[in-house]
Amino acid sequence: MTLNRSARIAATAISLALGAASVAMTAVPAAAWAPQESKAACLEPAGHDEADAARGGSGGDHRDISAAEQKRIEARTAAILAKKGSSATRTAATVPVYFHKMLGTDGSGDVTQAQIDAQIAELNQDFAGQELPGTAADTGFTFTLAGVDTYYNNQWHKDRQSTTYRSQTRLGGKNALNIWLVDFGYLGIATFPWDYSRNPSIDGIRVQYSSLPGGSATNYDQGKTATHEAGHWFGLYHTFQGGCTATNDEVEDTPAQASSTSGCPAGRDSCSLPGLDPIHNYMDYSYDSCYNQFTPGQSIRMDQMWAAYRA
Ligand SMILES: [Ca+2]
Ligand SMILES: [Ca+2]
Ligand SMILES: [Zn+2]
Repeated sequence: MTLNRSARIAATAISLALGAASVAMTAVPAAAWAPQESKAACLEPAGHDEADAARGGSGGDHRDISAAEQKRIEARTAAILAKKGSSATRTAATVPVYFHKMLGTDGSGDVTQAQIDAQIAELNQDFAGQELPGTAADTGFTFTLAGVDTYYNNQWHKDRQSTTYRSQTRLGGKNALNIWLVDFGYLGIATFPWDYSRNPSIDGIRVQYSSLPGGSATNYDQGKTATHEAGHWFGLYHTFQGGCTATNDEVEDTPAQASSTSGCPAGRDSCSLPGLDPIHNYMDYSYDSCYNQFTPGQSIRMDQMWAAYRA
């Protein structure tokens, strides 16, 4: 099924207006638009029960984190790093990953162990820069499978009562990446590292189960949704955060773009500032097949965020 842009925008409007994936899903057949729609709101959506958690990422209409809030986050991070006496030191952390399979009572939403192993391999490949050696950053972060658990609950499966289910199932410390596999109206939702101290029990990423490698999410079935959401979890913004501005995503080597990308439009240049849009960057909204890199600047930002909030 091919969606045109107007259909996608309409779906986005419904989702954002209601602020709840579950409601949007009853209005539109999920299979028709969910994967396209999902990345249009992949951070903690406004209006959820944990309004203080990471928010933002409203797709083409960027900036749910206001410029003022973004500035405060940068200042707070710099102050923490100064106090810790750590500058942008090279990080080489191994991140324990806990998968939580949130299945329906009929077993729907399941993934195989091979898919989970492939997802871990995908994270390791992407964060090591192996999709474009020599250009993509080797971030120094590696991932190891720490555990897989399974829950059967029709509400949790649909990402309802998410504060409750995350609090009851989250494992590990601030350095542990928890991935809840659900079936909802997004591809993924992430929390940011600077929100961990306020909301440690919900820290992690929620990922559409069908986006794992070999899944059924058309154009989003290579496991790169988890890579993208993990990028937020490490403290990266979308490459279109802030739009066509010099500050944009607080990363120097990602050219500013005016809006999110869909598909893989070679040569796209939505912003008159230098550089083509970074459509191959994991933090844009392109198809999985289009992604191939984090930049060295993003790698440095992840090091800084790790030192400030997760080390
Ligand atoms: Ca940038
Ligand atoms: Ca440009
Ligand atoms: Zn995102």
